[in-house]
Amino acid sequence: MDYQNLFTQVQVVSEPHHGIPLHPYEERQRLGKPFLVHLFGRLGNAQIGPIYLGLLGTAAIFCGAICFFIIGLNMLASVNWNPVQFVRQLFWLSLDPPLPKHGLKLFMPMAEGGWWMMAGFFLTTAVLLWWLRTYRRAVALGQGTHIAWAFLSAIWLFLVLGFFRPLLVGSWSEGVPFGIFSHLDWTAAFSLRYGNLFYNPFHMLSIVFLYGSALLFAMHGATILAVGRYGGEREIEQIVDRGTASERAGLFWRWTMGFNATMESIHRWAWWFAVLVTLTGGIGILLTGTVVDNWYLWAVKHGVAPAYPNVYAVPTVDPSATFVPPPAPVLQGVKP
Ligand code: 07D
Ligand code: 07D
Repeated sequence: MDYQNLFTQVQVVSEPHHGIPLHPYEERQRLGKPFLVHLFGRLGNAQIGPIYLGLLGTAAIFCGAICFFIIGLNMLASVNWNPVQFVRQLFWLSLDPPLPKHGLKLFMPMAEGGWWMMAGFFLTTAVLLWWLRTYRRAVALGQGTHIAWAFLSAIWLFLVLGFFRPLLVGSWSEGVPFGIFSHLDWTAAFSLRYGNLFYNPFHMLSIVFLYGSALLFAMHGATILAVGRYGGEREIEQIVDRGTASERAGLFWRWTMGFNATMESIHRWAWWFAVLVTLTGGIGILLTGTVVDNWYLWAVKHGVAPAYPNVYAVPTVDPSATFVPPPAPVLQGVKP
């Protein structure tokens, strides 16, 4: 076998196969004659197809496509249907959530949020249908449903951002805009509006698990590659024997830091770290503007952050409590 380092990899090539037989009803729906592509084999498995489309997959792609076109056509309309400007300004274009005056109404003029509602509806349907697909495909293969539950954790944050929190604070206008930079602006504005999200302990936890996931992934990936020359990626027959790649992989960490994961536990850690990013994140967003209005003042109150010095002999107050809405613009020559 070739020597392996970070960049070279073994590509096992065999006759393309159709996969294990499943339930006869489902067998009929696996589409495409499998074929091999060498370049794909450099990244992952060289065999492409067959794919199981099924009802859920078709419906999910259909709903996702509707959402995609609603967003895309709205963006195109916003540059006066000019394809050049569409491409040039793509990252700045946006389909924004409903105007605040519409609250939780389900219907409103299309240009005042109706299109956002429709796009959101179809995106949510697509994501939920795709979730069902991950669950059903796992069951069909006789494997666990761990992937589906991990995906559900991401969907939890997605639904908190665009559905649960707007519902709790009583306005769809609180949702996230559909757009590359506009959703970054939303994220920054959200943090500012609620007194700096850094002081939200669930944002802290989410970051811990995000950074932790990257660290674990780096350690695990590197460890397995490092024992690749002993067949470390062929995990199962490695676990129980002495002197195997797996034992070396474990010993490396025990010698380095006194403690090591096992071939099984490392994947549990990875699963939990990844799942907890969006699980804790979703809790943090749900609490924002519902239970806590200003995370900085919250942190001061709980002894996490120091208060600003009392320069003017008045304590710091939540700026949003002193907010006076600006007068409505008077449009000259336009009758109300
Ligand atoms: C690598 C797997 C592949 C996925 C990709 C994303 C789309 C969007 C739609 C133009 C790791 C495909 C992108 C389908 C096209 C339109 C309308 C996953 C990988 C390649 N964000 N965000 C990005 C989404 C939120 C934040 C990039 C989605 C919150 C910051 C991409 C959601 C907040 C930064 C993107 C979502 C937030 C980004 C790269 C949904 C707080 C960046 C994503 C559905 C969590 C980064 C220009 C990536 C960037 C970025 C998509 C939600 C913050 C466009 C679909 C509201 C700070 N986000 N995001 O690689 O470069 O993910 O932005 O909730 O810096 Mg975001
Ligand atoms: C968005 C889950 C939903 C996605 C789904 C995917 C499709 C695409 C496409 C097939 C990402 C659907 C996919 C439709 C299909 C194809 C091609 C997961 C999502 C279901 N923050 N921050 C986080 C840091 C600041 C803010 C989390 C760091 C500032 C807000 C993460 C820093 C302000 C929110 C994190 C930092 C701010 C967050 C996201 C540093 C801005 C959130 C975790 C170093 C000025 C979100 C509790 C994640 C959250 C979030 C990291 C700074 C705002 C840990 C490292 C102070 C508003 N931030 N942040 O996995 O959960 O997202 O907060 O400064 O909502 Mg933050």
